Amino acid sequence: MKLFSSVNDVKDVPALVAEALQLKQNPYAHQHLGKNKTLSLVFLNPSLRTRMSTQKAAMNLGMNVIVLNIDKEGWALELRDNVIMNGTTVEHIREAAGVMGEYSDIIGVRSFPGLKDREEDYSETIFNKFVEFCKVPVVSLESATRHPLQSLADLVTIEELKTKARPKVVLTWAPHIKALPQAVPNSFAEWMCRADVDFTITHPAGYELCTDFTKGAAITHNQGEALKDADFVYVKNWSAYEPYGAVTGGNEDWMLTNAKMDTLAPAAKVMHCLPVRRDLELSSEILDGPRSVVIHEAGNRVWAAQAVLKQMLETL
Ligand code: SN0
Repeated sequence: MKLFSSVNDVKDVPALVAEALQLKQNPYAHQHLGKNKTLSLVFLNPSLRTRMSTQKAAMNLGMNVIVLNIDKEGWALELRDNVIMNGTTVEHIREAAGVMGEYSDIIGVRSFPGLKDREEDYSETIFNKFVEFCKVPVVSLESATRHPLQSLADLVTIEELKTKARPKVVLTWAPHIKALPQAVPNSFAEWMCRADVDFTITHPAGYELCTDFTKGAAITHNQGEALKDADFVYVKNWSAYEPYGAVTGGNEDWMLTNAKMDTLAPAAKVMHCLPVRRDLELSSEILDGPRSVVIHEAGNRVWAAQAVLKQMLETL
């Protein structure tokens, strides 16, 4: 694998999930693969799980890791072409990514969307420039429109915890106070549409996701109907795709509570990619109770990242 930016970069999704679960059983079996190989993790935005789990995954494979929080510690990056750099930006992405490629065998990049210009975000201009100029294999650590390492860990978690062959999985929108990216729900939808699950998306009117990611999913504005008999409920806020980045208030009753779950899906496991704002996006009674698998799910980020890095190291 030379690029991991979406599910479309994966030849065999069930095999990648199986590989992640094998690595979980035997984390240190492939230390020779990463010997004298360097992974650089470049962050243009904050991170906790992605940074730590990907570093841990690389260490399990015997790799050396460099982390650069370029938004805080690097030179101010110019991302646009054809501009005279007489303002606040100091270094162009062309040189910055090119140089990072000299120091790295694999690069991971996190580049959130601006949520202002939909065309620019959805063409993945920043991520694609890194790929173009660094000239080494690149792993997405969440780009403007996708978070594939998260979705792989989510699928691994569902595979591990499911109690029937084809579980019902529901992605539900949740309230928030800020405009958040569509990357996590886009990616989750895209992966679930490729997996052997019965998949439903529910959100208030106005929060329709880009249909490129949701082909094959059932979509409803009725949260109660969607939750009925779910095996997994995936909670996430996102801002509107149209008008792009918009947030409309007044959907506070979309937050999951034990009362809702008891009535509609008593046996369901509740997932969230984290970070989660307690009692705004998701009730603390759920997070602190037996339905929540959010910590287990975050733990699986290591095995997802390790499976992807292993497949990349094998093709270096
Ligand atoms: C990011 C998102 O894409 O929704 C990262 C998720 C892995 N989340 C946030 O930016 C949360 C910010 C907040 O203020 O709650």
